[in-house]
Amino acid sequence: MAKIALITGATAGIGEACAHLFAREGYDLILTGRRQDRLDQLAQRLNTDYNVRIAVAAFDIRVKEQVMHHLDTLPDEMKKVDVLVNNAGLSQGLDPIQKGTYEDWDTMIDTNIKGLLYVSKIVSNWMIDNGYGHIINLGSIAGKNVYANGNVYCATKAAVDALNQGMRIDLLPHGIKVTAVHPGAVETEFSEVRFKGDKDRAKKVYEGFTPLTPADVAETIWYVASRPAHVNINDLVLMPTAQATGTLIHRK
Ligand code: NDP
Ligand code: 8X3
Repeated sequence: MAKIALITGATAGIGEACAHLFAREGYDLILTGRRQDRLDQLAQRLNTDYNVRIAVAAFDIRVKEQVMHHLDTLPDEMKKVDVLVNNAGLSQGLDPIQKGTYEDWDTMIDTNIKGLLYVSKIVSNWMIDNGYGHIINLGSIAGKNVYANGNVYCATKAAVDALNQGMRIDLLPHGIKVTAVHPGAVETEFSEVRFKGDKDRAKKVYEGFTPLTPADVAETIWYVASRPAHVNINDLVLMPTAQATGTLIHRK
């Protein structure tokens, strides 16, 4: 029986790269995100390339009822999840606190914190029933080093860091592994989403240095997921060589 990974935010960037890597390693997959067309295309491609079982579930992670409905109605055999990659997340805006918008704040808090919690509650109960599992939470260097105008995004990723530690403690008696992976700058759709479609501004974020690729992060997540049963990596920070801290990037 193949192992199963549930990857949230698999329609782009790091989540999509994880889907490719876990499929290549023979995992069956549950892939989520809002964009049904992208999920369908990805599922078809991975099924063709790797002949693995794939379930897709298109829902908005901010809406508790949608999360519950889509996860509860998965086939029972797909609920034997070995690895949950809590990856779906985003930033909206880059403004000083006095200029931030309520809408952007709600979107980030509801996605990065509450959405991650909704999925984790359901899947951790499956894992407890199954007697095994590994939850991998996507934090960020932004949760470790706050930067100017990052306020609420940084706070949501600091919350992920705290939740990761809490999950590790609470799931310890159940033998469930819990890990946070905190990348520095990764070139994905992240900055385009942050700047609401402004591609030129998004591109500038990655100019003058070599950022991480989604595949770099997926390989790190795979490393974390493939340690022996008695080894748990609690917390892992990975950065572009040209980035020392959340705020210090050496640009040519
Ligand atoms: P992308 O924008 O490329 O991908 C984000 C993914 O999250 C998409 O699949 C998107 O799917 C999904 N998502 C966003 N909002 C929702 C929602 N409301 N409901 C369901 N799914 C949602 O960004 P990245 O790959 O870069 O980001 C992945 C994770 O990595 C995030 O948690 C991010 O904070 C974190 N991270 C990113 C870094 C970077 O520099 N890029 C660095 C450190 C951490 P869809 O739009 O289809 O719903
Ligand atoms: C994304 C990395 O530094 O752009 O979490 O906020 S950063």
